[in-house]
Amino acid sequence: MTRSITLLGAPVQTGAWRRGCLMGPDALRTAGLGRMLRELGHEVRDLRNLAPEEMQVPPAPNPAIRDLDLCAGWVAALQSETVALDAETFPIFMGGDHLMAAGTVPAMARRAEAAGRPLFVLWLDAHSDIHDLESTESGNLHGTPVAYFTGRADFTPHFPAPVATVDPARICMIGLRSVDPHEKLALNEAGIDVTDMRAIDEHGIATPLRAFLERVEAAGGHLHVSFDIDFLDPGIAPAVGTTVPGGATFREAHLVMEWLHDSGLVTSLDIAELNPFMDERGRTATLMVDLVASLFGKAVLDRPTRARS
Ligand SMILES: [Mn+2]
Repeated sequence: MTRSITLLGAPVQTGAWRRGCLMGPDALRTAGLGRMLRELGHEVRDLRNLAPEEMQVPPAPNPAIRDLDLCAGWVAALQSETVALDAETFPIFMGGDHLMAAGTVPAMARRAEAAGRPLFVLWLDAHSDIHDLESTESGNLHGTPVAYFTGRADFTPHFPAPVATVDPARICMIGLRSVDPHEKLALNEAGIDVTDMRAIDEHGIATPLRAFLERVEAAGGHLHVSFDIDFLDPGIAPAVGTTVPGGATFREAHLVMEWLHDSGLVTSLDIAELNPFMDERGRTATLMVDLVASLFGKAVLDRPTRARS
């Protein structure tokens, strides 16, 4: 099936310790993301890189937080640019650190709402990113998008209010392995479906994914996938600022993408936290292009379509 795909660069880089994320979109282009998608028969448009809106917002009471104007500017720009996209196109947001999801997810939730459908989110990440402006000790705002787009915490007047929010019961997180006590409590309270690495070791990655996809399908939902590079094991994907050992393997990651393709449910994708400055000869960017190829139908062998009820 030919799809209309829109590539958008979101070179969000908030904080000096992640210097390099702003090169993420160009590394994905260099690794051939657009070319690969065209070779698979899709129509691809690259809108190049977005820029943050110029904003001046009140400082946050939490002194650990820096660059708040810039972060708010990115959240505003990503929401308005995404809402303005043609409703039929499949956007691939090329990050940029994971704060990008505070822009992309509310906008995709708004698109789903306009289509009369619920938005589900598959969060592939070592971290749960559910801190709020008070709870973050590091001040790293890439750790906050889930609290923002679920409406769990009020980020106004620092961030613009989200154009739409996501019901936490419609979020599935897979790959978690670095979650602090505040986040554990928040995940629990919010009722987010969580599969950590231990559960993957015990039951495999397909079981929780299948259960989630069945829920999305039963609800007639749209599905946004937010893929943080650190979902992958740093042994195969070294290009991240925050490496956490014990991530998803090459086969697990491809299996997830192949399942997502077969489901036909995915409507948008974030690629977050790629830091080409930390990469080894482009291998992480190249691996991501291969994984996206699996999401868009590249298979080693043709198989009969999996029977779905
Ligand atoms: Mn993340």
